[in-house]
Amino acid sequence: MKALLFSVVLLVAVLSCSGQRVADITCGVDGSLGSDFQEWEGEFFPNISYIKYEGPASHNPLAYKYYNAEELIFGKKMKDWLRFSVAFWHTFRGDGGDPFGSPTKRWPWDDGSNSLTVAVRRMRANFEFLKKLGVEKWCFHDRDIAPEGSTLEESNANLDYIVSVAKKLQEGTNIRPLWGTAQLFKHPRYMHGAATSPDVRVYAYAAAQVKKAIEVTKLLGGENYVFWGGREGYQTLLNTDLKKELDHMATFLRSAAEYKKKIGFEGTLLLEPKPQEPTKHQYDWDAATTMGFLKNYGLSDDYKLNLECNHATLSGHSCHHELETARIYGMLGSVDANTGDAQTGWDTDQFLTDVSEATLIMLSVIKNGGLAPGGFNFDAKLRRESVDVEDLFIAHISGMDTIARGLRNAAKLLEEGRLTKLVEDRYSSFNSPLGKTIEEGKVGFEELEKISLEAEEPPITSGKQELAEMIFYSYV
Ligand code: XUL
Ligand code: CO
Repeated sequence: MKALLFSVVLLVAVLSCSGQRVADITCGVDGSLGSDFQEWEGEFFPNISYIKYEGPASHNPLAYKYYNAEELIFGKKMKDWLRFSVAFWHTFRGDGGDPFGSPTKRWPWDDGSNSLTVAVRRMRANFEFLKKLGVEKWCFHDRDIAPEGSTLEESNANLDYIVSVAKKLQEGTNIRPLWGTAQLFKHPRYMHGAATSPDVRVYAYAAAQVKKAIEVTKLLGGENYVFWGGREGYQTLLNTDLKKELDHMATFLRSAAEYKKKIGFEGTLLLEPKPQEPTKHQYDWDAATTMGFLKNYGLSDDYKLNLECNHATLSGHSCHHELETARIYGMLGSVDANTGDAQTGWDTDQFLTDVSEATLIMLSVIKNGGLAPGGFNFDAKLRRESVDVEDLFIAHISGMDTIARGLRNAAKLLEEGRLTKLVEDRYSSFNSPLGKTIEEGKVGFEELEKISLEAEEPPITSGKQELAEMIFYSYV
């Protein structure tokens, strides 16, 4: 009888580690992985070797032409300027499905199910992918890496298990998450919002999910934690208490900052602005709105921004504008590197291939002294029609080379100083005694009226926009 009971317990333990569900919460948390860990034999990308730098003359699609990780630019390695990261959700969960069509991608190791066995394979594939690309960072949502269970407890157990797999895989490597986050937008419970839901039970559930996601990000040595409020917004103000929702969002973020300190997580907390999609109006509309919100609620010291280029264009700004707006206030934390399509009005999450945009982005990043502990996360996906495994590599290589090219251009542009001088010259009148007293706030409207009454009409001077453009494009 005893032996039978033991076998049943063992069977349950094995099933829960290697099968479709984890009922046993102890599975994996102590670092002991189930037998399924090695269940997929051999490499995930057997036909792709380690990607190397071959220089601009190379025609090899599986080589870097501009990204040379160890090369120094302004005394810092390219890899330390750029701190590239792979987004798990697009690379390993993106299936090519869209509102009009079924999935088009089925990677060899993926059966499209939400089983733990496949979740382990995806995580192992992620680490092989990172190593082959020579990228040391990755980003995840809790629910992309581990399946949601039928209870919160089961979801947490699934997450613990997959995180223990990731922890094992990162041993002996420098690979760590750039950031982790909680997916608070897919499940129907969040359809009215998470922190801004009118239902207090949903607020509480979201808090529990974020608590756990911060804990696992810390456990994996993640350097940041991101909040993108997918459902934090409204569809109509007619049914919405705007003040209550913003107050609740601030309370939620304050609790997250308190919990982070309580558990000694040293990563930076980041908010990711986006103006709309999926809600008609997202509360974190753009960098300026988000910084205003943080300041209003006294949260500016606890948060920085994670800026996404495609989100910038959706809000009617350039990515450069968003980066500069955050940078000048010391709030530039990290970048979701992607781009939209000029003729498409939604978040297409494409890999950035526009070298002039990359050069503008890198001007901000260099002026910021880099992004660390942030980085460039490729929140970008293959087109629906790109279905080969090698396309995953080509897309990342192309995105990395584009940003590396931007870094080289921007460094040269700043080093030679022609554009810097043009800008300085435009403001040079503020170097006069009058300009200095104005900038120091030592002169008021009455004195300025007196000075202007006595002075000649200010001269009409050129803004030199065409010259600025000529200079800029000579570096691209
Ligand atoms: C959605 C988006 C998210 C966040 C993380 O547009 O950008 O993937 O980056 O939740
Ligand atoms: Co993003």
